[in-house]
Amino acid sequence: MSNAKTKMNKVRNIGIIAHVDAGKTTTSERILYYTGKTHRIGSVDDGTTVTDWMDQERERGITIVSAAITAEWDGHVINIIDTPGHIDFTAEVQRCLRVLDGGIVVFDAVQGVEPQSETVWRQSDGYKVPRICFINKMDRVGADFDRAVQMIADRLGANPVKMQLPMGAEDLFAGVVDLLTMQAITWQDKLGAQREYSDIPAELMEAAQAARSEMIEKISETDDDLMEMYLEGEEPTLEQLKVALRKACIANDINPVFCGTALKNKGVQPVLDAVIDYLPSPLDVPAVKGTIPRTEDEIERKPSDNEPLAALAFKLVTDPYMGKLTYFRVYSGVIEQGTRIENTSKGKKERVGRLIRMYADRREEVKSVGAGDIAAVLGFKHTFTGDTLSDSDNQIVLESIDFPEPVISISVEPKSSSDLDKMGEALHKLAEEDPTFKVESDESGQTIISGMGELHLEILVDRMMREFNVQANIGTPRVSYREAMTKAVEKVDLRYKKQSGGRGQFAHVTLSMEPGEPGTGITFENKIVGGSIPREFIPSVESGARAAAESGVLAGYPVTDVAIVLYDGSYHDVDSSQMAFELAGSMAFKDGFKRGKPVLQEPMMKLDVTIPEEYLGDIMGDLSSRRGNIAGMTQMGNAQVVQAIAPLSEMFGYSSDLRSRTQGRGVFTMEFDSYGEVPRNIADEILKGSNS
Ligand SMILES: Nc1nc2c(ncn2[C@@H]2O[C@H](COP(=O)(O)OP(=O)(O)OP(=O)(O)O)[C@@H](O)[C@H]2O)c(=O)[nH]1
Ligand SMILES: [Mg+2]
Repeated sequence: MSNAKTKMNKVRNIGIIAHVDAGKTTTSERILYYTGKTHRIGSVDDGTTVTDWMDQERERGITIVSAAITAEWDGHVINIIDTPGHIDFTAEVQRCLRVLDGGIVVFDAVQGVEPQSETVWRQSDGYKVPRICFINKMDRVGADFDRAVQMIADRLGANPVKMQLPMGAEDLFAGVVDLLTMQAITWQDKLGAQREYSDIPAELMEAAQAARSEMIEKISETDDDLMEMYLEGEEPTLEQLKVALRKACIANDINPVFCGTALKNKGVQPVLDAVIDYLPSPLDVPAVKGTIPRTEDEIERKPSDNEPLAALAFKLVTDPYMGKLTYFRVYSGVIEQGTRIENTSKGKKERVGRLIRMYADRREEVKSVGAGDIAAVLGFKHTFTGDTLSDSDNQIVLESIDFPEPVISISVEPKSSSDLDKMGEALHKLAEEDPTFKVESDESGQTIISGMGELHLEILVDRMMREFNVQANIGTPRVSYREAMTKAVEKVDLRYKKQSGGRGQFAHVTLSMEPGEPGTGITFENKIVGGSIPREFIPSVESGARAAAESGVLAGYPVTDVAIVLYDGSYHDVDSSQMAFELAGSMAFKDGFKRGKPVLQEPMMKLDVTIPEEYLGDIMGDLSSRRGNIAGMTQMGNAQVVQAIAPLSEMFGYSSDLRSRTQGRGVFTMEFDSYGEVPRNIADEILKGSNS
């Protein structure tokens, strides 16, 4: 058991993020090899990597769940999280960005900025995560470093600064020119473990000097002292440049860019150096903010072991050997093995069991985990993703993690009665790990599971069958519809009255309802003055309305984005009760909703379809027959990229259809865009189906 604690300025918590297949896992694997914790390099293509450890990941060569691994480099501890690129697993990126301090964004040197890199870039903007860029796959035919960097500036609106120039490209890619030290770095050994430094080849000298001037200019633009020197024609020292660059990168003003090929083992160590040099330590990020439970007062916790504990659980994993692991990030204070701490989100105490740090080749038990660190704990009972852990005497609740709502669902039916129980337990466990996976039963008692896309559900069903040994029949996917109102209703006046023998029931509410901003859900505001409805009944009105929204009014799909204002009503001294007001709230909601020109909405997806020119006409025709709207087109080399918005319900099975239409040459990505109104004739069909 280790006890040594790394100084906080020597810790880096970083994520590797990018579009599908950019080479995140391959890069992570090299990092683990060079930092000396694995004895051989694992391969995505052979299914032998450390971070892609699940069967489904290894068989398919894709990352599905994020994995957090600790590595050591140059006297620093780096906690690295390798994230999935596929949009169905976007929640994995979301939760990681929430607890990370910095990111390595990997780009394919041929493709440059792909749609999903754009998505994760914007997500990182949201969390203000400083990033360095790695242009990977410089060995591929068509690799173009300058074009990729230009795309980072144009498409992402970023400020990329080239820190290197590639030496050659494709087959001839040999290494990089380091523009800070003006030397060439090559990798001659097969595994790329040794960097060899030499003079810059004569034919690259001019380009290197020009790129260096540009780099100095861009760094100087972020720093007054350097700007002054620059204007006076003075050359800053290496140290001055690095200090200014670190500051600018942490402030998100600059994204330093590096290049190489992870697969061919070239270019990874300079990226590791850059993680240390330019990405923030936990001390460089602002103090974490939270609220005191009950009073809701805002407080801050500084990154220090001496502050009271504030930590965030961001991931649950059922480890085949150890059981349920809860990953957490400590913002302040210390978590110690054997102590009791408070889950302030749930209001429950947890006992801290074994504390585990994951390395590529081993798991290490530690006695305590301090501020700024990431680790996992065994034995938690009540803690889920997004929960805050804190000191019982000094409680704080941190902001939880937002996850997108599922857009697609399928029915699962156990094959035998013994499968029935197992299935319930399996789905429950899988849903605990994955906040974007939901399990429900519909009116007929059938189990419905929902998730982010076809691949997401396919993987979960596969895990259910293999890990939990459940046999089940799977229905065809259908989209998650929603109900929404489109017109405001100023006055809903509902009087609920029942007289049946003894004590009667009475509740009277007056409220207004209007369509809320997209994404606001159901909001409820109480504007009652003068006690026309007594205080203790108001929460009942709200919960009645919310329950009605959840179970749907038109066809049983959840109602979303409605702003309710309760402004009047009346009560009866004897006959009014919480139950009566709850019923009145529910009935008023249904009544108001029906009068607010309700519509059915469906998930609309943003598509990027990349195809050889000759298929353009056919593909566009097909997209419009799927109710797709073409939003734009761009030429990429000799391919066309078509951007479109189309309803998810029309896109099932698109990947195989596209493949057969283009003889396997077309590829596409699809992600959730927004909810859109279902056209009248189609809505009628759906409503008919659901009411029959
Ligand atoms: N030519 C070439 N291929 C590479 C390079 N790096 C990775 N690849 C290949 O690209 C494919 C995808 O690599 P991964 O490392 O799994 O990519 P990823 O970004 O982790 O993918 P997801 O986790 O599924 O999003 C694999 O077949 C790799 O062998 C590289 O530098 N050059
Ligand atoms: Mg991967």
